[in-house]
Amino acid sequence: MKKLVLPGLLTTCALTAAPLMANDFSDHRVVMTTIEFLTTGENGMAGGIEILRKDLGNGQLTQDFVYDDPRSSWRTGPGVHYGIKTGNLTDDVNVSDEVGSMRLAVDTWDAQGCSNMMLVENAVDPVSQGLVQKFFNTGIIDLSLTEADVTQVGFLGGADFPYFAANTNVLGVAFTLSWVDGSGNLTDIDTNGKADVAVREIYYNDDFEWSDAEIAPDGTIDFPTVAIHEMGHGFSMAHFGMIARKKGELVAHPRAIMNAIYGGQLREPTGRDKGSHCANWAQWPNN
Ligand SMILES: [Ca+2]
Ligand SMILES: [Ca+2]
Repeated sequence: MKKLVLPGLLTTCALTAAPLMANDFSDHRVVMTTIEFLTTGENGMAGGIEILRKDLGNGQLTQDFVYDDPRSSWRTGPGVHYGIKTGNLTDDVNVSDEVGSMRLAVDTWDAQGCSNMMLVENAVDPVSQGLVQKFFNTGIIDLSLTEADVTQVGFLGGADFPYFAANTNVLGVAFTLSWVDGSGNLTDIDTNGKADVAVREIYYNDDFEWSDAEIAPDGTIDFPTVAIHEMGHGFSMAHFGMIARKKGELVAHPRAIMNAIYGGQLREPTGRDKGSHCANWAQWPNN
């Protein structure tokens, strides 16, 4: 059988000296676009989202990773790559295995049967500065510090992480940095209507007293609960639920891991949490 040849295509390739313009991302860089933070709800302060760049395109505030993004040099394959820094630990006496809890947080979402995020764990420096940590200290976004799509940087107090010094009611926080083109516009190279996320980093506030015991002692915060919440943000989930004031305290309804305020131990995703996760990831890589 005669082989099909496409001389036109081959000629085009031979004459093309540089990659197609559409694939030239060399002037793309990243900017910080959102900060999603979780609070205790005490002192009347609810968690939320701070949107730093409102021009996310198509009127949407949603952002997501690009499958097999050619700009993400820290990837070794097409799926989502995560990292866990194992050196930024807490001295809190009721915490025995914070790295285990950070792994549990990844595994909890990975275990959802509706999705396959094609997760890959990257080996990361256990204690080096996070991208966002350096940004708050110097004002410079140094992309060369990036080691994974989503990194749990670990426990830091306000003394080491200026964001916590300025936001003392925040238990945990997830930062999203997104790709912009040479003109500073957010990109959507996979044309899915969502601005392209480059990097996420998660930090836990060591100025609180944490626990990973089965029952958290009074005055402590259950770390697995917060880690699962923050990894939810890491995997593009938004806050969920109404925040109301009840007898002077803030409460969230309905209860979900992705509530913006901490409401005590909750280590299993609720139906709402699963729905939110699946709505985003069931179609991956076509989401
Ligand atoms: Ca996109
Ligand atoms: Ca502490």
